[in-house]
Order: sequence, then structure tokens, then C-alpha cells
Amino acid sequence: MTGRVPLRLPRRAGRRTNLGLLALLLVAGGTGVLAYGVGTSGASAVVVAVHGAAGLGLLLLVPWKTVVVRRSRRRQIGRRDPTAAVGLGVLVVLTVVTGVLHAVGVTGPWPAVGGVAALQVHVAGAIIVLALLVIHVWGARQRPRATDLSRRSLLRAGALGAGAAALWVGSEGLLRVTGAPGADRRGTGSHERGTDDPSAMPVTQWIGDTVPEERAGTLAVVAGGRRVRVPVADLDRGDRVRAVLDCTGGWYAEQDWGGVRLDRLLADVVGDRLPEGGSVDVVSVTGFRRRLPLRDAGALLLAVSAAGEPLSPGHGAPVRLVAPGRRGFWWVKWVSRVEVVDAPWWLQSPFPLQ
Ligand code: HEM
Ligand code: HEM
Ligand SMILES: Nc1nc2c(c(=O)[nH]1)N[C@H]1C(S)=C(S)[C@@H](COP(=O)(O)O)O[C@H]1N2
Ligand SMILES: [Mo]
Repeated sequence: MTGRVPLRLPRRAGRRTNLGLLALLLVAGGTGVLAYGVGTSGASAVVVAVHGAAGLGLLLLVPWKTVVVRRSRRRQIGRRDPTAAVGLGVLVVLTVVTGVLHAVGVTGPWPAVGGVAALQVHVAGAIIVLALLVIHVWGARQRPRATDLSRRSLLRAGALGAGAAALWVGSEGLLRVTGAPGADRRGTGSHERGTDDPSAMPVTQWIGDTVPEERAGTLAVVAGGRRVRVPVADLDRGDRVRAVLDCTGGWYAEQDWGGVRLDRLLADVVGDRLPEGGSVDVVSVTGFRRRLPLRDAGALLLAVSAAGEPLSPGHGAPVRLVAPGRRGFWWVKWVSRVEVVDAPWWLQSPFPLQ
């Protein structure tokens, strides 16, 4: 008779190795997303360094994981379908390789093969990795134990962390010594493209937005119960900001942007009756939009020029937002409306959906 086949999961089959992989993958996934959220401050450099270390640290566990996989393959009984596990392996390799390629600067990153940058493959790969990881871990749950907090376990975890950090420091050193393009990328990991030369700056859309056919002749400003249409020609008021546009696609450019400060524009409409809290919605003619805290208005610029030249259609003509210290997806192009709202700025999707 064919009763149930007893599942004989070896209780100690590389449990620590698996937990180490899990920790590194979760740290890599978390810091990857966080890196795009924290803007371009010094904090992002730390987040990105931890990210690189966690990703590279996976390599340290390859010898041990190989043992786990071999042992699992040798077992005949109770073996589960390895498709997800193998797919996971392939995609982790792809993700790590494209991450390193981006850091080294070999593939561009812009324009890269077929218009797809290594970093785009990296992020897409990572999303699939995290999905497959759930499947893989679900079928092979590794329960924590009291001894995981023992001195010995903590020492091992510390050794893994130190090894990962050393790999990252070593790889950065190698980039410097070899003079690889990645040696002077920003703390965010972005490579310089078109500083002081807007025409050399990539034209980038977040997901699927397209350069609009028609240009708005006016900008709608909505605040304090009033709605005013400001002619675009009135937006060049001599306000200047030098700021870095840092795209999550892995490039950055520093430009002299010209236009009008957002707080000044709003003051035109409501005088000094701007609310204390609140936010401002910056909306593109395409529907793309971001909500920012109103208290930042003095640091935000509605720009009509870069490097002294009017914006090109691709770069947001006639008017775009310049949001110093924030990643590129905040820099709304083709702005058609700015509106003061009561809702807090964080009441929106953390990343644009369009
Ligand atoms: C880099 C990430 C990982 C890769 C590429 C990977 C890949 C694999 C492969 C190919 C196998 C053999 C096929 C199978 O048993 O399904 C396996 C076995 C196993 N994996 Fe992973 N794995 C990873 C991470 C993890 C994590 C994070 C855990 C749990 C926390 C885990 C738990 C296990 C267990 C318990 C087995 C043995 C199952 C058995 O003996 O039947 N793995 N892994
Ligand atoms: C399982 C998930 C992930 C793994 C294993 C991973 C791994 C890596 C590795 C190994 C590098 C190269 C580090 C170096 O050579 O210094 C890297 C770089 C990078 N990753 Fe990831 N990553 C993951 C997820 C993500 C996600 C979800 C994002 C963004 C949403 C992301 C964004 C980046 C960026 C921007 C870089 C470039 C950093 C730099 O140039 O120093 N990664 N990643
Ligand atoms: N309307 C609109 N504005 C947008 C985007 C978009 O897709 N639609 N992409 C943002 C992103 S992700 C970046 S990096 C910058 C790119 O600006 P650039 O094309 O001038 O280089 O615009 C931002 N503003
Ligand atoms: Mo971007």
C-alpha cells in the first residue's frame, strides 16, 4: 500500500546557512527600496553601502549552500519540485551580476543594451527574487531556536556581517585602483551624465509616461480657495538653484535651474495666508503627480530653464519641478497645476504609479 511518505527533512540541513541567506536577501531588498526613498542625503550613501555589502555577502555563503543543495538532490523521498528553488538561484545570480555591472559602470548605464540599463534589470530581477524567495522559504521553513541567540551564533552572524562589509570595501577599492567608471559614482550609486549640459542629460520617464504633444500656456495655481492661471511667460522670475537631478535609473546631472520659487508663486495667490501644515500637489499635464510638504516650498523651484536655456520638451517644457535632495521621480515634468491641500504629504503612494 502507498500510505503517506514520511517527509524526512533533516533538521540541521544547513539551517544557519539558509537563515544567513534569508537575512542578507531581506536586508538587500529592504535597503534597495529604502535607497530610492531616502533622497540624496548622506544617509542614502550609508543605505547604499549596506545594500552593496548585503548583496555581495551572499557570495560568502555559496560554498555552504552548495552543500545544502547537493544533499537535497541526493534525497529521493519527499523531494519537492525544485523549479522555484532553481529559478531563485538563476535570478539571484542575475540580480547580483547586474548590480555589480552597474556599480562598475561597464554597461553604461545609459544608454545600455536595447535601451535597458543594467540597473533596470537588477530591480526587476530583485522583485522576482523576493517573490520566489517566499515560495522557497514557505516550503522549507527554518524555525528559529533559542540557541540562535547563543554567543557562538552571534559570533557567526557577526563574522558574516564583517565579511560582507570587507567585500564591499574591497570592491570599492578595486574600482579606484583600476580606475573603473564606477570609481566616482555618487553615494546613491548614480553615474554622472550631462552636468551643465542639459542636452546630454537622458530623458527619462518613471514607468510609461510619454512626452506630451501639446504644451500648457498657463500654470494653474490653486490655494486658499482661489484658482489663478499664471502665464508660463511670467514664471521666469530670476530665482536660481544649482541642484542635482538623481534618477533611480542610476545617473545624475547637476544643473543651474531657473524659474520661480514655489513659496513666492503661492504668495502671489494667497499672500502670507499660507497654512502652517499641509502639502502641495504638483500635477503634470500627463497626470503624473507628487505631493510635497508645504514647508519645503521655499526650497522648491518651478523651473523653466536649465543652464540658461529654456527646457527642452523631453526635460519638461515649459515648466518642471526642481526638488533638491529628492530622487528624480519627485521632479515632476510638464507641470500644469500646483495645489495646496490639507492632506499630509505621506498620504500617497511612496513611488509614482505611472
Ligand atoms: C540565495 C537564495 C537561495 C537559493 C538560490 C536557494 C536554492 C536552493 C536549492 C536549489 C535547493 C535544492 C532544491 C530544493 O530543495 O528545493 C535548496 C534547498 C533548501 N533551501 Fe534554499 N535557497 C536559497 C535560500 C534559502 C533560504 C533563505 C531558506 C530558508 C530560510 C532556504 C531553505 C532551504 C532548505 C531547508 C532546503 C533543503 C530542502 C530539502 O532538503 O529538501 N533556502 N535551496
Ligand atoms: C534581493 C535583492 C537584491 C540583491 C541581492 C541586490 C544586490 C546588489 C548588489 C550585489 C549590488 C552591487 C553592489 C556593489 O557592487 O557595490 C547592488 C547594487 C545596487 N542595487 Fe541591489 N540588490 C537587490 C535589490 C535591489 C532593489 C530592490 C533595488 C532598488 C529598488 C536595488 C538597487 C540597487 C542600486 C541602486 C545599486 C547600485 C548601488 C551602487 O552602485 O553602489 N537593489 N545590488
Ligand atoms: N510627468 C512626468 N514627470 C517626471 C517623470 C515622468 O515619468 N512623468 N519621471 C521622473 C523621473 S523618474 C526622473 S528621473 C526625471 C527625469 O527628468 P529628465 O527626463 O529631464 O532627465 O523626471 C521625473 N519627472
Ligand atoms: Mo528617474
